[in-house]
Amino acid sequence: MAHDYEFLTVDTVADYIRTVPTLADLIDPDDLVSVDEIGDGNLNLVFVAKDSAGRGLCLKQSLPYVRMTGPDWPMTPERSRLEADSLRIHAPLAPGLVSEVLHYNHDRFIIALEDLSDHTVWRAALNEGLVHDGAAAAAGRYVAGVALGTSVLGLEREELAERLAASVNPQLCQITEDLVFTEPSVDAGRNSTIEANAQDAVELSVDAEFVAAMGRAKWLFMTKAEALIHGDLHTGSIMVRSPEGNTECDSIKVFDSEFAFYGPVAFDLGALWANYTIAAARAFALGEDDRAQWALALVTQTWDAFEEEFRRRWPDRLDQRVWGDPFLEELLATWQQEAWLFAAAKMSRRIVGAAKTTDIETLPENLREGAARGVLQTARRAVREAAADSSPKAFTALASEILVS
Ligand code: SR1
Ligand code: MG
Repeated sequence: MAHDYEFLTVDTVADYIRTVPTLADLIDPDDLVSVDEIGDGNLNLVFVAKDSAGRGLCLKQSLPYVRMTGPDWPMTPERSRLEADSLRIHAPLAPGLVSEVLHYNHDRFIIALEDLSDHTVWRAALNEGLVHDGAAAAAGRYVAGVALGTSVLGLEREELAERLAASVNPQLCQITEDLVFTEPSVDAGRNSTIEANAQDAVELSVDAEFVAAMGRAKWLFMTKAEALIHGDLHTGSIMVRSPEGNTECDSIKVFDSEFAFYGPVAFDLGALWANYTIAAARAFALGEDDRAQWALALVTQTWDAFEEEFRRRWPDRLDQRVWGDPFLEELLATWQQEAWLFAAAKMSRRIVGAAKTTDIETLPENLREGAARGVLQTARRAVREAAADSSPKAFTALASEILVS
């Protein structure tokens, strides 16, 4: 499908704001002191504008292709609608934890978001060695609110069906199906590693147990329409803020939910676990063992907060006739096991696949080798050991044992 719409540039942001009265009330388009393109993701354009009164606004626009590669990889800009809708649906379910959508333009696929310049992308903060206590727990509460509020537990049948239909997201889901589940072990020509990790990638691809586990994970991802999940909940999809000189986080904002669709709840949890492990691998490689252990402890913090919040909201479920407390236990146990599988997929794709992470990529090459190998080993062992003890503590212990050595 051809898409013909005007792309925003630094020079046209003010004009755009002028055309939207609700935005021109929030920031003065005739008095902008800066407009910067700050997009560092793989897909979109992102601009932040500021006026002389210190007011800010973020404009995000989808391109009809993947920004990371260019027009050779077409990608529906409809993803902007999925993102705007899901952020708006998630916000009341996780109060204060979701970036606010101020406006959406479906003709040009532009979302206006609150300016979060006083926050930092969590991955960047982790890479700088910064600690934001409480962020992992808040992320867990967000996943719980979304799980209960967008699933059959929180929505009447007809509304659920409408939401399901409105959030079908095949192109973005296929990116995940290919890049996260298939390609780490079946290279489609997009994989790469540094030479020192080439053998690790080969060993991953011939690990039959791992490949079979990825098959199960892909099946779950494609069939288990439990809730309107974020779909790409890594540390680059969360902004964090702490008061000056304090490690306690006073705000987190989840954003970038263009991969949202009705999928498995544990996918978002596994994505977080994987990215904490990758952050820990970086810290261990740099010899920052205490901070690495802190990063691994985030796994349990997210799970515990998720579980606590889900249990707290459980009495709100709509139909209590057959979904009693034993089913609650069953759900939590299933999600815990599935989180291991999804975390393994996410860890492997970030090391050998097309879209890597700055945590590992910005390490000096001699440190990258061991960090990358440790993450891959954790992924391979995780799929083998999840069944014996699927607690988040066991996951952390496994990652710690591998990454320390
Ligand atoms: C082609 S998009 C590559 C990756 O970027 C996003 O953040 C998703 O994780 C996707 O898999
Ligand atoms: Mg993204």
